Amino acid sequence: MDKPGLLVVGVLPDWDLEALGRRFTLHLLYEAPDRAAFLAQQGPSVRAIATKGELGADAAMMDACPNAKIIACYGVGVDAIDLAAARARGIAVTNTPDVLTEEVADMAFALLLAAARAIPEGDAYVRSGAWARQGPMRLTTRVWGKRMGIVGLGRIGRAIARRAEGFGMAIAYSGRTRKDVPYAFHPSPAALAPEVDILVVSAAGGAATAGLVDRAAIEALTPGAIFVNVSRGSVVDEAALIAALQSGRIAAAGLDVFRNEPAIDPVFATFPNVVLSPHQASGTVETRKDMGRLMLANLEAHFDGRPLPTPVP
Ligand code: 8YV
Repeated sequence: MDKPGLLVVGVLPDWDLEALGRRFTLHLLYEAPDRAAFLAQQGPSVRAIATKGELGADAAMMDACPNAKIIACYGVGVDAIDLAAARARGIAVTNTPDVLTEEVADMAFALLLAAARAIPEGDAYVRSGAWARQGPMRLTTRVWGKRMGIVGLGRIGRAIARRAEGFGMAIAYSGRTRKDVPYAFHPSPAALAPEVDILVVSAAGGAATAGLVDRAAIEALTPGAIFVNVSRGSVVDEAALIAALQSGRIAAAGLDVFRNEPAIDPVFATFPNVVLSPHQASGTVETRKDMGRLMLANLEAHFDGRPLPTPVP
């Protein structure tokens, strides 16, 4: 029997392509020199779409694949998938929650520590011989015991908060609703910002959170604050963030996500006190294997007529 066609939107590790290829005929969109021509040709044989958090799927892609009845996202964030278009066409959407939660929280702390303690700068200081030539490096900024504010206390935000507890931090958060947690609640990032020394953004992306960390929030940050974003660039007013880095109001920042990835605003690369990461928060072999397995499990469940393990409501 012919294997169903699977449109693979973005590059996936070989182990996933092998596993997917056993069950599906793969149509690798990312290898196509002409996307539109490829979709016009292969679209009708596509019965499922495998995409990634940052790539998503728009209505035009769905229209080009009229026989696709599931979009499986390799990632938890489905903000780049047109969910209304999928719903209107009766297309199920799945994602990969939970399996990446702890990894992303680790990255938030890695970026926080790297930025505050100037780890990349220290590394360069040693490698370049500056340590031997010039003596001790400049002093950096403490992390433990500070006040951390978390924008978006979902699964990932809570995992960040658990780590912050281990660092002896006072924890506060903002979000749509107050949660049953022993942390201080503030109704908006602008209300949270002046109460904390470290602001970590972990809210889901999408229209509902676009520009949530707005200019008012950034300008309300405690002078010398440390800023970390592991959610989506869209959640933050990037122009305001850049202005706060230029003025020195934000002492250090650790950023895994940006607007216009991967062609990010080049000004970020000019800040010595900003640690940049190429949207890698879930990017360990272990977690990516778990994400691939969960994506495949959703696709298999769909074609076997079983309940989807992790549907997006
Ligand atoms: C990406 C992510 O999906 O889970 C998300 O929402 O942004 C990431 O895990 C990952 O980079 C795979 O492309």
